[in-house]
Amino acid sequence: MTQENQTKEFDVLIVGAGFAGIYQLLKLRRLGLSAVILEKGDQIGGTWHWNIYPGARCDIPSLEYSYQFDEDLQQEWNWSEKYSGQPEILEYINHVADRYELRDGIQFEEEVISANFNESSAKWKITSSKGHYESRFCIFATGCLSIPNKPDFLGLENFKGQLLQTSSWPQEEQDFTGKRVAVIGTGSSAIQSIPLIAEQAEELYVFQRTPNYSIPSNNGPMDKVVEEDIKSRYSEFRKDNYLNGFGIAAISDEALITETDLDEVHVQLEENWQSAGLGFFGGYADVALDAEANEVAANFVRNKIKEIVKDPKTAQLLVPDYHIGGKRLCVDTGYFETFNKDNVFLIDLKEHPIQKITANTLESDKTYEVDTLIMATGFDAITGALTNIDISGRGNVKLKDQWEGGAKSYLGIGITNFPNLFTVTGPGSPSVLSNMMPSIEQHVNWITDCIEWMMKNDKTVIESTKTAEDDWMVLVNEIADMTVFTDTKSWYNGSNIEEKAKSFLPFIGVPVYTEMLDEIVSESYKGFIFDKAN
Ligand code: NA7
Repeated sequence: MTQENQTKEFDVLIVGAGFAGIYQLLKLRRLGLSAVILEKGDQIGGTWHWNIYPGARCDIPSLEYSYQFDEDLQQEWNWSEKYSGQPEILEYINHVADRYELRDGIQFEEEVISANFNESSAKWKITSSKGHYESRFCIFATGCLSIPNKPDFLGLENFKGQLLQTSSWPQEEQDFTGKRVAVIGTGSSAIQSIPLIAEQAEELYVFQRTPNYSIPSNNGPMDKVVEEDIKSRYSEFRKDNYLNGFGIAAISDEALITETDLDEVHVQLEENWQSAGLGFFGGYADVALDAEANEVAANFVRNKIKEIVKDPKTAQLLVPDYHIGGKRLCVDTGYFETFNKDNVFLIDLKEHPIQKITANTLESDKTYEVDTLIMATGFDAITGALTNIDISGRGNVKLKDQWEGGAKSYLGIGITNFPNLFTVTGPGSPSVLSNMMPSIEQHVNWITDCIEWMMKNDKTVIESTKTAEDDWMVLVNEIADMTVFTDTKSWYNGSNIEEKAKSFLPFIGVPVYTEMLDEIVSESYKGFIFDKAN
């Protein structure tokens, strides 16, 4: 038997070396378990390794988008900007890997192909691009935005120019000077990169299917007074953020737009526009719940767009007509201003879809000759990284088949028929509708505590029940249905991928979710069964 064919055994196998995977490795090591991470990329970072397009930046302030598990770590690390850019975030995660000596637990350039639960041994058998593994537990720390959406435009394969995808950007710096560049998509990745590409490109054509709401980041160097203040009460600050609906440090007042004087509302929204970023709704509880209140906030942003963009026709095209928040809010640096440049052109794909791509052109309302085509077309979000792997559980049930009618999970952590498999920030958890970092830590802590509890209580196999899972997804949808967000086409509900089942996947409301996680533990993991007879 060659070295490659030998099955390597671990207590736990973790898929993915992003923020979730490396913290999970640390926690399991501290529990005394053997664990390995298999990582497709050639370095750690996950999202922050792959999405290195110009302008890639976190849109949650870095003082919040960082680990909180070690007071020394959070005190010693200094962010240079309010919203740190991708290189600094990557530097941070590398610092963490070194500080806690985690690198030797990561296998790079090793993609997981399949994971099968063996019912007789109650172990997972994992096949990667390089070998075979067996483990008691399998933890998918594969991220919510990992599998690029690559629309099949007619003739794309004939394109002979430079073809780039924001979510798998080359490591080498790209120079667009003197080039005619096309960007397809106007989500967050496009909104962050377009202003910088426009500074270089000879001509930039932005192909937009749906406009997005975006709030100015007002990014800048880290305000040392703010940093000092937060660091002086960091754990309290973090705890308070779990009490905010989205897990961020935004104002959580229960005021209602519909019951407040409109002039007063506008003063508050102006203040939020100037400084709050994703916390733009901050202060008003009804933006998410009441169409009338939502319209006030939406109109405020629509008017801002019309004020910023000089050409009325372009401005009108950039104005979204759906509920603000229905698609993930974006945070930008000079996005709308970019459309005032002479070298930037907006094309409306709703009116003129892409008919064909040739060796050097895109055909829409007319034929555009381009040197570079950038796909900023998003992801098979939340479930893509899981259904992309051949995962089979009890009775050889395939996860992909089980989720054909829509993904179901208990807490976004466990899946019926898939024993001892955990997902970090899986479907049915706040995940993308929260600050991912505290949500990741919350799940990793919960999963590790659960494994420790199992060890102490002589349990070998954990599995969520079908009833618990069904009830959980009913709750996820009941909460979503209370909002005005469900009628918007978005990647929250699978609408960006044609063949995907349409169901709303994130749990809205970090505080309620946090309470429920605790409650389930206090009731001896209610909704899970242990050591079910095969
Ligand atoms: P997003 O937000 O999913 O944006 C993808 C964009 O690509 C969006 O404007 C889509 O338009 C557009 N798109 C997707 N498929 C097509 C086709 N077939 N034709 C034309 N346009 C298309 O992904 P991002 O990478 O920008 O951002 C993801 C998240 O990363 C972001 O929200 C932050 O959390 C960080 P559509 O709206 O579907 O009409």
